[in-house]
Amino acid sequence: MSEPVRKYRKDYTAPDFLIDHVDLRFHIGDGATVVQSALSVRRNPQRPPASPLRLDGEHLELERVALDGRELGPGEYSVDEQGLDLGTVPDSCLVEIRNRIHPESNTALEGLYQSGEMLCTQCEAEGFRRITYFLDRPDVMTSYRTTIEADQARYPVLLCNGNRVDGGDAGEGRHWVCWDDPHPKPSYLFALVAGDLACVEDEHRTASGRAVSLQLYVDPGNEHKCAHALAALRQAMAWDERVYGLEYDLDVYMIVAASAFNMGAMENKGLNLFNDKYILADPATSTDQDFDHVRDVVAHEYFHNWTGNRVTLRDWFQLSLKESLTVFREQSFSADMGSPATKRIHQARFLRSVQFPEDSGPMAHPVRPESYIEMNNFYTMTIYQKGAEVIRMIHTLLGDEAFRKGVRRYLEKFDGQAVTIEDFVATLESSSGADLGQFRLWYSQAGTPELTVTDEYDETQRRYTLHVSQQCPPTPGQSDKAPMHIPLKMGLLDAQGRSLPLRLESGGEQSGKAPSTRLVHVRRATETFHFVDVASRPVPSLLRDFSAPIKLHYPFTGAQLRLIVQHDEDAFARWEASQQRLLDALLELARRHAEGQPFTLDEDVVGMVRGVLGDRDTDAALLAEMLTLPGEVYLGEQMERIDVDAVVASHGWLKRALAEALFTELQLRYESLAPTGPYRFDSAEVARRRLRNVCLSYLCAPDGPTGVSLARRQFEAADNMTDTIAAMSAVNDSVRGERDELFAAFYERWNHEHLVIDKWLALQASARRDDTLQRVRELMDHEAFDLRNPNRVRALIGAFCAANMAGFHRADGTGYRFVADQVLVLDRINAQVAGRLLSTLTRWRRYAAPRDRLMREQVERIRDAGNLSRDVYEQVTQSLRPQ
Ligand code: B3K
Ligand code: ZN
Repeated sequence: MSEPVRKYRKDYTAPDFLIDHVDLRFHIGDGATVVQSALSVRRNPQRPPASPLRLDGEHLELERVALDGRELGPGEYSVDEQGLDLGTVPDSCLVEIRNRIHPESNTALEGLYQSGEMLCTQCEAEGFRRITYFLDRPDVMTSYRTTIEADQARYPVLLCNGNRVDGGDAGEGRHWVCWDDPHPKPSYLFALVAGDLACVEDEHRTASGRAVSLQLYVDPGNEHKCAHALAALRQAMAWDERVYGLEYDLDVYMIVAASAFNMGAMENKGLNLFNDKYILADPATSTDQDFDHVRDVVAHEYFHNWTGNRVTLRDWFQLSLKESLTVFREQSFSADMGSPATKRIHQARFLRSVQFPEDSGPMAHPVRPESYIEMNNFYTMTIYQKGAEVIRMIHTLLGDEAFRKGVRRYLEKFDGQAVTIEDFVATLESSSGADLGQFRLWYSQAGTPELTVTDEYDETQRRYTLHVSQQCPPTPGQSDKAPMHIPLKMGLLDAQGRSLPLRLESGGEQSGKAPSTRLVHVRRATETFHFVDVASRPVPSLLRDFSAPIKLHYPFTGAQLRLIVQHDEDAFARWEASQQRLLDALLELARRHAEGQPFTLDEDVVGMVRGVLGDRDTDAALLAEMLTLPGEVYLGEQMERIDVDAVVASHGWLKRALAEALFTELQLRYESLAPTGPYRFDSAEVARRRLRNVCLSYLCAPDGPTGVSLARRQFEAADNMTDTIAAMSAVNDSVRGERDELFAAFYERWNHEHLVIDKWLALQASARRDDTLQRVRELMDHEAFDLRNPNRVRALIGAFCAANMAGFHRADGTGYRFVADQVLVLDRINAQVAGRLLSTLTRWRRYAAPRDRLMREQVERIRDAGNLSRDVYEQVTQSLRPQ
């Protein structure tokens, strides 16, 4: 392997050549596929005239090259590990290539590969070069015509992007199909599928009256699990028409579910490919959360048809341009489908537990990165989730109408082009008149900004003052940060919890009714906001609706937080206050742990939780979120150096102590939420199940006989996977024999359903038990496990790393060693999957001694093993670089 090269955003140059059209032919054989391509190449008039033609290509067996109809001899071109050089070619020419690939042995799952019995593709970011030689970069947009020929019996279904234009018998039991995609697209959106698949069909009629055929292809036997995804697709199509005025632009929209897939799904033009986990949904095998994920991911990929496909990326540094806007659109859609406050809470929790650690670790990067070695390492929480928060802030600053108008303007202006984040921001700016100058720092500065707020109240002048200061910690390569433009939504509550009208002293808009929520703009390093006509000392309600992806510090008292929990008009703020109160309690316990003092339960916290449990007026979904303890990762994030023992001990102890103190209340609420009919997936029922299951998880925390028997009863009575999994999860840490009986019964019942078995694997890997690592090792040899399938790996090893702080961070370091072993093995099989497992290990600097050393040793061991993929190489070198 040649030394990995780092690519820089500043080095971007337009392509020397363009490919206007490609004619592709796939001859799918036994053990090999022959790919023939005819590229209509044209010199880019905007580039220097003398440049030679070089095409990207990796892992290809080249058989033939011809230029304008003449086959080239060996001396007329050259091939290396990364591409094909054709030297000087005419300004306009036809390049014909024939090469051979081996999808059956492609375990990287990039390019053309085998998933189960079918063949399918994954090209984003740079997988097309594993199919044939091409200008594999997003700013080369080409129209495709593709002919696929294969064995009729083995591969009766042959799919590609666009519209099916022809097909027929090819003799000797083979058949062929020809597809034409009229929309020029970058190679990363190419897709092909060959398999024996069942098709479930539906139809969508667009606002303008066109009929679009919706086709969902799944393994035969899974047809009954397609209705939810198809309904989601219809909802998403109608939503995009209604909200953004965007219609689908082909006659057929196809989705194929694959069981071996590196990530969630892929938005290939007209032919999405999905990890089957995000398509198949049915109450018996899927949880409420699965139902939500399916709907969101189906919508996400559909929304890419405009934000990503019609308007695409100039280069991979712009990835967030399509991802952040599409995630934001997905989030808006999802909120419109019900429970917006709960959705927002989930987003905040997710950002804090996954993106914040990334932003304070060695791989921290801005939403628009400046450089990378392996692009696949940059499909990150920062690009997606923080990026979506940045879009949300633009939405907040512009207002809904101006935002949507700006997005429409952007899509009209750049339709069919490959553009940059700057093109997007500038268009929103010019179409709305807003000034996003300083705001652009959100794209270039990494790290999570922190706001520190203090206040004072002047009784005689009835004036309330907020002092806000901001700072952003250094991140690799960025030691000094400039102040950012942070939109802060806030309110003020009086002593009874009533919202106060907000009149800013400098507001200039004193007439009319003052609002009870307002947006203040934090732009400078320190800002002061004066509010007038404030009758009594208020309690500030800050960062309502999580208006910016930041950390906020204000010295709240327990009583102030309880007031917000009980009364705030903003549901998010109520949840936030409950979490802050619980977090304060956890941090106090962690401090005691570090100092060797005994734990005591704070009655104020018990009172708050009791109040939430007894609240019959608030939406059950919100109550469930308020009762859920802040995660261990988030707790650890608050510490200068993460003290794993203190985090694990205080988290476990508080949950047990609350359960013991409120056992009767928990039991009552649990009983009152029992189901009254068969499973239904709707907001009210999802909320009921969620609250009931949170109660169950508390009731089982002390690991006593009552909790276990409740869990067993629920397990036996459940008519749906949500309640089944909740029962197992509630007793997952238990050392009682009943727990193992439930797990055995579950396996017995579901062993033929691989997605269900993933849940079984993940639960065992996240159990807080001394024998968990041992169990994980055993499960690696279990018949249900397969190291070549990313879903299995994520379920078992991924869950062990990400959802089991106690197990992964075992004090003897064996958790780290185990994961490093797996990374090294997996790196030979599937580098992307190996890379994904690394993230916690590479953040060794954040952990207190001796874990930092134990973790670093394993990172060094991986580095020293040598011959690493770019994915793993980039992460370990970045992790070990002095910071
Ligand atoms: N665009 C794809 C992700 C591709 C990941 C490549 N390593 C899915 C999505 O964001 O919609
Ligand atoms: Zn996406």
